[in-house]
Amino acid sequence: MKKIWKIEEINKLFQKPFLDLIFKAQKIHRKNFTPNEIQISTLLSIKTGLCPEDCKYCAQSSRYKTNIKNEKLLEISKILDAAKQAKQSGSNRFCMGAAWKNPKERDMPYLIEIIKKIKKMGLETCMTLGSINKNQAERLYSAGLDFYNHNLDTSPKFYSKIVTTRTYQERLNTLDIVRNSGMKVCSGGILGLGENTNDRAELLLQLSKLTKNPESIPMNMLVKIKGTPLERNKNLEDFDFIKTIAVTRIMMPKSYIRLSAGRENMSQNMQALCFIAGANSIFYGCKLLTTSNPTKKEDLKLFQKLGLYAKKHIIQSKQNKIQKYKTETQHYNALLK
Ligand code: SAM
Ligand code: DTB
Ligand code: SF4
Repeated sequence: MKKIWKIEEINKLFQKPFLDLIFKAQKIHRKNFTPNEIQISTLLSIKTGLCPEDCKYCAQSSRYKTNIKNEKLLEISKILDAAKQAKQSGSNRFCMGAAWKNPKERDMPYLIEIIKKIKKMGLETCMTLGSINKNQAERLYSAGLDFYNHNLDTSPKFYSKIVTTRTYQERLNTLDIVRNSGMKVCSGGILGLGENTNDRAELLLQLSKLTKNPESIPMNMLVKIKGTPLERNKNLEDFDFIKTIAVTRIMMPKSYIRLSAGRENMSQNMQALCFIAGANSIFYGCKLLTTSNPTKKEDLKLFQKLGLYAKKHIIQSKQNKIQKYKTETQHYNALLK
């Protein structure tokens, strides 16, 4: 049975001495996951910029003058090439993002074709397309979409300071639709928006209150984008980010926690502390959607230094069974040469 958390309990976790908190999180992590194993996903923006939403952190909102190159929906062949590369470099999930408020009916056949083709390559699939309705969720699931990413990002109270073109309730509705369709849920947050510890606790409370804990929880550190209203935000203390990861691990013991945007500005020591606190997933590849990520070489070196290795899935399309196996550290050593 899933524990029902109270906000006071979550705030208490945040107040624990740092070492006690991290130790508790790591113990829980080891009970639920294979230590040293990291799930790796690769991200691709399939439609970039000119988004009608006004998320104050985002390079892709049409409201702000940022330095990105707007791009229409990518050709299928380009997406498949990127997926092939992702697979070759050891990723087991291919995540695609489109800067939409929601997908239109005319986009559906295209999305379905992409999902089917990428699944055939033996990769897990994830998309983030904005709000979706029941019919769209069911069709994406039938095509083979494994995960849908839709973040709650911050607390319900702070949300309206960051986004005004949609409500928190609309986010929750889409998450319900995704869950009921059969797809796995990927939902998390961004830290560094100007929120306080209570907002972080409220975000985690909301995530933990979903019918089932999200299978995947991305935690993003704000990447300050020139031209957006948050470009001059104060830096978040590393320890506040690490503590949030630890509390997430304690509250949602079986969810994968992804150290998502912002890794490029994190030292390797900081990333190692995030892994100790319970993070066990990353985006791998030198680009996120519009911003950069550590290079593959840097990440392979980090994996080698810390003795981490990638979790792999082989999807047997016939029986639709998922067989797990581990790639050994040697595989990474070979790639590094
Ligand atoms: N348009 C879709 C949506 O908003 O649901 C998906 C794409 S959006 C880029 C996915 C997530 O990326 C956001 O919810 C936010 O958590 C994260 N994100 C976007 N811009 C970011 C930034 N500048 N720094 C850190 N995280 C960011
Ligand atoms: C998530 O939580 N983070 C990813 C993914 N889901 C789609 C996106 C990060 C975007 C970072 C900013 C950019 O590259 O534009
Ligand atoms: Fe659009 Fe998503 Fe960026 Fe918001 S976060 S502006 S919805 S692409």
